[in-house]
Amino acid sequence: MKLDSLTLFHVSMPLVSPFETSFGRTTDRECIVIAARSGGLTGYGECVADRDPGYSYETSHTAWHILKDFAAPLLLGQDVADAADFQQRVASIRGHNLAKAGVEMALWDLLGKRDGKSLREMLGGSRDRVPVGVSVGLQESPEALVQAVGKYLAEGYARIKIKIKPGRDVGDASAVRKAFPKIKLQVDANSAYTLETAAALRPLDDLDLLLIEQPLNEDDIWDHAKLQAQFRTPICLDESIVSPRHARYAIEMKACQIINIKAGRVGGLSQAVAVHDLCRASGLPVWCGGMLETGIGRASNLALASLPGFTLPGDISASERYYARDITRERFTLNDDSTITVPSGPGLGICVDEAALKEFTLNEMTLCE
Ligand code: OSB
Ligand code: MG
Repeated sequence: MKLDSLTLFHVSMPLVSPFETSFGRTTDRECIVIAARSGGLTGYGECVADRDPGYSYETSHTAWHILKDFAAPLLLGQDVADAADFQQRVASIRGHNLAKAGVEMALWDLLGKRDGKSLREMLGGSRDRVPVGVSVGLQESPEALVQAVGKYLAEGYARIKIKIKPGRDVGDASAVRKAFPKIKLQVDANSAYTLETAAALRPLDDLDLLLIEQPLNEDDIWDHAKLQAQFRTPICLDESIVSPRHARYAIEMKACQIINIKAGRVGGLSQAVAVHDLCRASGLPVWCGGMLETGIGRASNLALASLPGFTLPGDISASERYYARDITRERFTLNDDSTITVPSGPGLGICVDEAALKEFTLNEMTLCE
């Protein structure tokens, strides 16, 4: 499809409640919304880089820079056939996966709208609703955490993930396990430990957790292999898996037993599907991670999570868990069986609420050939 223009929207949206992880606290979540135009069609994408370089080295400002100064000149006026063609065109940009993935998402939306096909159909999704859970941030105290978890369980979420950090790990997880002995429970450290300090996590091995997510550094697949050998509980990698190659390294090194797939982190939906395919061939379960997406990215995550290898519940919660007002007209809701329905309309299957987008936009720029 010939790309006529790209509009970038630097967006900041208030979360319904602050989200705290080992790397920081977010009250207003930033992202870059990308509108790609071709002929009379507009495709939307969401670049999930946030304000601070806490989860990834990328930020909303580095993504803006990469998109405007490097990606757009490679793409504008060009006939981009599909996601593989897109990846080749941006291959000269080293790293900056979150930025690339935002544009790839907009391209998929365009292709789907052109062909009258949903993203789920185009990616090869096999389900029309996907199992989901909720990711609960660090709270004031273990008591407050138990209360927050109880609220989400009452809303119908059948899988809970809690964030941990040094000093707030075994105590928090034990409190939740004691209060709710039977629930599906997992923890996420967001790289807060080293092989040495992770020794403190040993008691987690007796809490019947589904998995321990990303205990060590992003660039530390090797030490994760050493740590996995010491734990019965599966280690799941998030930050470490930035490409299909990294997924292969982790599998070959036995650094994890499960992988969290985020299209942003691996540089696009096409790369996410490649990680999925590799894991499936190797017998590793995967699940879809989340980045507090708006309705745009949430629609994309739901389509991705409909692929057959996504056998564990994803971090894809209902819209109301994140935003009182979203930038899509659709609001995603939780079904009775702790699933969310995958959009079935062309492309992402969502309609952007332009007034809401405008309200949350800090800065906007249109790039043409
Ligand atoms: O590590 O999974 C993570 C949010 C922002 C950055 C990193 C992570 C998260 C979450 C939230 O855990 C998942 C969601 O979108 O609900
Ligand atoms: Mg994570």
